Amino acid sequence: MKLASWRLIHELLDMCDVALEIVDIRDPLATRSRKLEAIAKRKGVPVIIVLNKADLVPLRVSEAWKKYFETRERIKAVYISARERLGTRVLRRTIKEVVEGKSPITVGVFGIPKVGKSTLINTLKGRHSASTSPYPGTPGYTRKSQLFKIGGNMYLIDTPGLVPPDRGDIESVIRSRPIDKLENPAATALELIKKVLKYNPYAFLQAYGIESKDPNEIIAELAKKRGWVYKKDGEPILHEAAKAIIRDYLDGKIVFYITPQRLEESRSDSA
Ligand SMILES: Nc1nc2c(ncn2[C@@H]2O[C@H](COP(=O)(O)OP(=O)(O)OP(=O)(O)O)[C@@H](O)[C@H]2O)c(=O)[nH]1
Ligand SMILES: [Mg+2]
Repeated sequence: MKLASWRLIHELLDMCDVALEIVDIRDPLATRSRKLEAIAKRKGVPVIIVLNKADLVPLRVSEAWKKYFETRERIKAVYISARERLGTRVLRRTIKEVVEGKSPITVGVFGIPKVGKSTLINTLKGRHSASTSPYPGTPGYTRKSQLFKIGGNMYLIDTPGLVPPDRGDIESVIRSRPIDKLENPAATALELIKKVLKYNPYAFLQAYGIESKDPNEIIAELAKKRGWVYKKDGEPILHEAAKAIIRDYLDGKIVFYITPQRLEESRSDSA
């Protein structure tokens, strides 16, 4: 399924008038796909950046990211919480603006794993979900796609475009495969903890009551707190704690977010 997914992305993009690129608002730049954006551009499909999980960050951070995309990158952006059903009216309005009067409008939903594509699709389908119609003549994978009317003259393709993450950031590592299939969960968690601490030094105190700021200690302490120790010698089972931390991070239980301001500061620090 993973292997064929760029093919599916192409097929889906060919069907839609506008592409919603769902990103995680806690770290939008690491959860976007520049490759998807480039393909959409080549095909002439406008992209709206949908900053999802806005319930996990302060409002000013949501506003700052919207502004960042719209002024720095000239891409339309909206922030929403698919889970809390917030911001969907603005999203609908923005879709209409972007397609400039075209009607009917077919909308595709794209994004890397775990950004909330399915949640958004369900939210948009919501009470309109009775009015479905099979998509005519679609090839391959998307044969079973359906179009859902989502208000106005807008139709949503219900197959999410699962985009492989761009390589580089730790986000691509933790989202590329199920947590239980990670090759080295402890090393991955170490890198993740460092990233989180850089932006929120109290994250693990808040999440677990662990005072330490040392990534190795944080993993070991969590293992002990949860009773994940080897019977033989009482040593902490590090990979269990590491996986729990990665899971809690993805679930939003660890308070973390990046702001555009902080990003620019850290860029100029390292320059
Ligand atoms: N806090 C918060 N969590 C959300 C929101 N939307 C989705 N989630 C959570 O994020 C996780 C992933 O959501 P999904 O909708 O399954 O994401 P997806 O992009 O379809 O994931 P894949 O199908 O694996 O690519 C789930 O635990 C959701 O409950 C949101 O607006 N706020
Ligand atoms: Mg999904």
